[in-house]
Amino acid sequence: MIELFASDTPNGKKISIMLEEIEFPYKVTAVDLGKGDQFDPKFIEISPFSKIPVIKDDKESVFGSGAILIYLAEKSKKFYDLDNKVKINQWLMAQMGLVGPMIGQYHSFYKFNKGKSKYGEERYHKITKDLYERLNARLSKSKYLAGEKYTIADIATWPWIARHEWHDIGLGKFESLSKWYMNIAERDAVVKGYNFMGAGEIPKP
Ligand SMILES: N[C@@H](CCC(=O)N[C@@H](CS)C(=O)NCC(=O)O)C(=O)O
Repeated sequence: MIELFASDTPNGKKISIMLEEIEFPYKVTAVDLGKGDQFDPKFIEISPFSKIPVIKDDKESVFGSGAILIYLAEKSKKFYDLDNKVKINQWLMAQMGLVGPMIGQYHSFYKFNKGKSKYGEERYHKITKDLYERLNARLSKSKYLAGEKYTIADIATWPWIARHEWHDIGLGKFESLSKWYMNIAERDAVVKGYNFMGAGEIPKP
């Protein structure tokens, strides 16, 4: 059985949602980032940068949400259509290098350290709003990020937009992004994966 080492964050939820989608049995080992579990030398053996998520599958372990999503997609042959691999990779890598890191900084300045840096709050607010606009523009042209099919690029990006209540940007103002968001929010596997650590109901726009 797959063991998922995670916390209740967007990066953790990507993998619980994927595991629910592909219906692979898994167990969750909670990594308490507040307590510093990620710095335990035993954890660093499977996660060299001290980050969640990580999975252990038989004797193999995989770190990094992008690598894990590709690993699980290849293993299950789901949500990673080889004919559309180039498009899926582009949107997946955009999430890894841009959507996650930038919105992550926004959370750090705006949600968790409000008032400490006006520059940081403004910078990441602007970048996050721009990401909403770019994603909205893309989704006004295609149902999902990489085309007409739901893929690991959507699974990677969706949990970041699921934090929209922290962003004060107004997801509802972005018609195509909201529609995509709600469409995915209604999937049973997403509801289950979102709640893998008791987060409760998915916030509506
Ligand atoms: N690029 C990594 C980023 C993972 C990441 O930043 N994880 C955060 C939680 S969402 C973490 O483990 N932070 C712990 C720390 O920085 O000490 C991925 O996509 O898996």
